[in-house]
Amino acid sequence: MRVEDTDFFKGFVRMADDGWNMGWHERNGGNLSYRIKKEEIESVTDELADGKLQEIGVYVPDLAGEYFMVTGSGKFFRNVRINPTDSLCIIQINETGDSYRIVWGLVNGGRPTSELPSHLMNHQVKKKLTDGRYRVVYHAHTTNVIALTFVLPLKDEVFTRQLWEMATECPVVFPDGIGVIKWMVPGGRDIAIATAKMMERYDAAIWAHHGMFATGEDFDLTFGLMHTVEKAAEILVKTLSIRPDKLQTITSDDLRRLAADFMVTLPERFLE
Ligand code: 2HA
Ligand code: ZN
Repeated sequence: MRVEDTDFFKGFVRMADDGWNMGWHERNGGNLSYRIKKEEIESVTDELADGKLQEIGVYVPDLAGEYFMVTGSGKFFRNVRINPTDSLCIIQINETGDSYRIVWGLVNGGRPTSELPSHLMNHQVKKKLTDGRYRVVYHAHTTNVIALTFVLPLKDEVFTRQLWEMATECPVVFPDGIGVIKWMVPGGRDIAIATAKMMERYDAAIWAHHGMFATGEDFDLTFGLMHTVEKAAEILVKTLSIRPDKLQTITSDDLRRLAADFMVTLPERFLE
């Protein structure tokens, strides 16, 4: 089977294209990765080559041997749909978990995303905590979330509570809340470690003045999470633009009643 005929490839490309259409991927902004299932990679082994081993920059021993489809460094989401073999690659992590090799794609050369350390460290955390269910890590430059990082305190409690109040479904979609990381230099080990620590608690993390990371089981749920958070942020930006205070909102008791009916647990520290 060709990689381009697989469902995971089609799902990956559709998600990248959807992200482009949302306006979250100016130029080469954002990146996407998917941890490929055993049966999926086995169906395309004829197409895989053996690239040279290159260092990741972080250590991900729990991902040894795993294959990932990832966007390429410097590649534009805008081009993924029309030229996927130039924009994307499949990598395999080596047995020690400190290096990878490109086994498919990037036909005109290049490297996996500059945020590979963050992607892989997030995958490692989520693989462990969800017994392997979570397979997608997504980074996008979500306009309204970024705007809020200039005017709200950079605290998990503030962002979680404010975003929950902006749309009734938010506490059901991200009941664990959302993490916020102060501005850091992107593309390296430090921001990867800080983000992976957030992913021990949350499915989404905000990078102040930069964007967001979302994780999930599949393309639909991960894209849906990014979309839900960004839409709540858009409503908050609009609300704050009309007037600085709210005349009414969803209260702590309302959130408790919602949690009971929808059978989710909302941490008390977000309900004060
Ligand atoms: O250019 O989004 O964070 C890709 C990025 C870096
Ligand atoms: Zn970015």
